[in-house]
Amino acid sequence: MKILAIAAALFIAAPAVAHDLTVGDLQIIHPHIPQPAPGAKSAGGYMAIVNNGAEADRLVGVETDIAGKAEVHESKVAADGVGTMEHVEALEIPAGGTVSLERGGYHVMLMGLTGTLTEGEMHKATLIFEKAGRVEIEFQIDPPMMGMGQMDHSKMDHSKMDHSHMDHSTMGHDGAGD
Ligand SMILES: [Cu+2]
Repeated sequence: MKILAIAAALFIAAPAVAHDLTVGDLQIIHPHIPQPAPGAKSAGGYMAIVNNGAEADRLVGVETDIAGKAEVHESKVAADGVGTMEHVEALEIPAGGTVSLERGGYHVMLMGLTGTLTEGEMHKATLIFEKAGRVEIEFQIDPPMMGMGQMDHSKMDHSKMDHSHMDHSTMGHDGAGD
């Protein structure tokens, strides 16, 4: 019986296939990065963040070795159809609420990729919350995004932009920076 119990404990301790994690009141569901195009200098990271607590928390930073810089952005489409992005300094996760980081909305902008990201890989990152503090996650590299008509981060070269004075209105779809 004892050996079986240990075996069961070890099995439970193995990496979860479901790929989500709970830290305190926060649940981070499937943090992932669609595999960027070869040679891409930036990528978008996505997940859902659930706050099961009684108080709001705020995502105030992201750290990872896979990019020179990581920050939370919000994609918007202007009236003229041109996509823009804004740096979100603090993303509020309301008490009892869920915030989805997904294509066309909030995302973790990974700028200045330090290597290739290949489907199936897991890459460590740290989410920094105002109250919950540092939460270690792993981004799963998912299949490349398909479909047109939305912002394709793999074609956007953020590395050539001065983020401290970013004029989002100049960011279009053509990725002419390459
Ligand atoms: Cu972005």
